Amino acid sequence: MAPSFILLSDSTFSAESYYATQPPPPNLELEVRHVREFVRKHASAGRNVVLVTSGGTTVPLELNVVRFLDNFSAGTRGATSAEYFLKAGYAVIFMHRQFSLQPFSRHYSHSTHPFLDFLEIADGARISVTEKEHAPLLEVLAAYKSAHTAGLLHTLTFVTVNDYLWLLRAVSQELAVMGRRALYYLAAAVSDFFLPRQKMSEHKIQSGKGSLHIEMDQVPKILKPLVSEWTHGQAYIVSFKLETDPSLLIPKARQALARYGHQVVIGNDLHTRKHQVVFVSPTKLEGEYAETWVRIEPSVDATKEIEEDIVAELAQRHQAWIDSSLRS
Ligand code: 9Z3
Repeated sequence: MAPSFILLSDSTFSAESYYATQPPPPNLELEVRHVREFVRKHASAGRNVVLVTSGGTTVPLELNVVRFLDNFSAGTRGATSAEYFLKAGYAVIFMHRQFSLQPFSRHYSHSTHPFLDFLEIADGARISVTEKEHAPLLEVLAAYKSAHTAGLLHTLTFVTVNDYLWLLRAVSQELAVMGRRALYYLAAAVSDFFLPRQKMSEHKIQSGKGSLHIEMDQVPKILKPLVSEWTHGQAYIVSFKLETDPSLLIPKARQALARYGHQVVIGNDLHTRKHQVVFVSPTKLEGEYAETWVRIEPSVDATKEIEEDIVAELAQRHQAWIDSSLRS
């Protein structure tokens, strides 16, 4: 059957023309001010700051949006990693898709582990936690309270790919003061295509006229200006590459590094992403890349999360990146 929905990428926006023609989200200035305060506080405390992006971006089809395209991501990678970055001593800016998983509360997702199921009512009035859930909840709650009391976690939300692009640029411009002490962990699943505002229907697209053909523009490749302009080549930048054909992971990761000049691409296959990923990074030899696989064995330890090892490896590489500038 012929597709009734066609994605085309006929025109390409440069990052510059994108920001010149697509409107910023309404609350951007206020969000940026909060990020500035957060970054200043941690810069003067000598703490490293990581920006974690997480969850999928939407592409609305109408201005009064009824329908949208979405990218696959529950936000597990980002939310889990944010917890391990906090444990590793980072201050964390967690930029996530509204309603996707968040650090700490992810343990009690309403679909997989609803908290009402492990609360009990005693004497018709007091609420307590079941014996089995007590110890794990105490651990999560203690880490949550301590991150919040110390002001180590700052949360920002996006819904559309446009929100995401505007926020990413604004946050990176604030993080520039951190120099090499900023780490970017770009785990959000970002749409490659979008509908420019100027081409969107104002009202709900009406049915009844046969199939729907939509022509979408390509989202600008913002990793390039992120690396060279917004962060002045100083920050340690890690992007993720998601593929469903595992043979594409390494070539696509290398291609991204050659194009954008950043430090690491973490390749993950949709079906195996929870127990194996590959770190691809440039070597000292021009055009050559190193690959490091990170794997966990769920049959040996079902509670182990791969993000623990991903974050440990990155924290080490980031420190080496910081130290290398002190030596030169
Ligand atoms: C990822 O590859 C993430 O690891 C996942 C995490 C989205 C697979 P979950 O949230 O899944 O744990 O359910 N993120 C990046 C995906 C992406 O859009 N990458 C772009 C690409 O592959 C480049 S930045 O082209």
